[in-house]
Amino acid sequence: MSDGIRCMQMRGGTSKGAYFLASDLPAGPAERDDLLLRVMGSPDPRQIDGIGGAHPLTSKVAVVSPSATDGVDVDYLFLQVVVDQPVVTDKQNCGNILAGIGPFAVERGLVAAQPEQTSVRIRMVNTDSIVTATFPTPDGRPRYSGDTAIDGVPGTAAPIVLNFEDDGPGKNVLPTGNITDTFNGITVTCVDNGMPVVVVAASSFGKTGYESVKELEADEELNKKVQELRLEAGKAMGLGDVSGTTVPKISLVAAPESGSGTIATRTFIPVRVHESIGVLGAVSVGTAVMLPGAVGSDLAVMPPEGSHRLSIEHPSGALQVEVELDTTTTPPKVLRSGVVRTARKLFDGTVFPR
Ligand code: NQM
Repeated sequence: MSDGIRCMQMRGGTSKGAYFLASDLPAGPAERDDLLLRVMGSPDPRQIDGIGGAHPLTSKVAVVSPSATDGVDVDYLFLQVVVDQPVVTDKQNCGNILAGIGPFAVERGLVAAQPEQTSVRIRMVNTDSIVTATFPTPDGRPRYSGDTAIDGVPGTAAPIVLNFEDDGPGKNVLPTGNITDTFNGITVTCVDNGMPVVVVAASSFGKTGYESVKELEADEELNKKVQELRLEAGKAMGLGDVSGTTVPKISLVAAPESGSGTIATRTFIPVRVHESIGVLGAVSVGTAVMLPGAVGSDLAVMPPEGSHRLSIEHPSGALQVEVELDTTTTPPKVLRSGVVRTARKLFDGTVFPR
């Protein structure tokens, strides 16, 4: 296709992606995915012939459309474009790219801006869950500048408050039905509060949990064990053969490093190690360590009574999430989850696929 396609590139949280209106893309998933591979430059480790950034965190796509659901403004479908394989997957959600959806919906005229700040109710199509995004719109358009800092992004920007509704972004907090499972002799907690994650103590792999991304990615034996564990856990979580998919993630946890931290994490997403941690990944790990008996619950330092704010440490700082659970029910019920992010419009124009 030589014609260009309308596209906005945004930083959403600590990720970066191409945002499209669904009406600007082919309706059929096969044709759409083929186009997106050519837009991003996949498969190629450098994505040199496309706009992908040669890393899973910068090879992301949002497809946005008006919602047919009552009381919901827009539908957001997230697509992960695998860098070095011809794969586009809707099997995972993305809370970082989510941060840009409200502003994008206003930019494209799907939602009218309110006088000072605008709230957009978004259905996350991948997990069929609802989130409300609230962000400043002082002059009838999104304001991206502000004084909110998030670790992993230089400088500051306007806050985007994300509140997940109902049962939380995930449907079943304990996808195997167990608080812990043992695979290949390693005890884990499989959790899903928006992102399927296998939580494992870093010490189970002989690691401290404070290693750098580079150190972990260079450790071939560790990577082999992580992938073997992931295949077993994926089956038990009802995800089938996960060898070709991007979920579940594996999060190595350790006691927090800082006085204000809840838990330290190093997360395989699932092959590269995250430079920080995904939003829903952090919400899910936070959920796990709140459950009595779960892996990491003995390592975590919980906030004082009455506070639901967890500080999930990661390689470039910490991500604050709010999680409220009712642990008296089986399985535990998510009462509320929320997070503050930032996003920024980087360019708006026409992309020319390979
Ligand atoms: O967990 C990366 C990211 C993500 C996902 C990944 C995310 C989330 O940081 O909600 O944001 O885990 O693949 O963009």
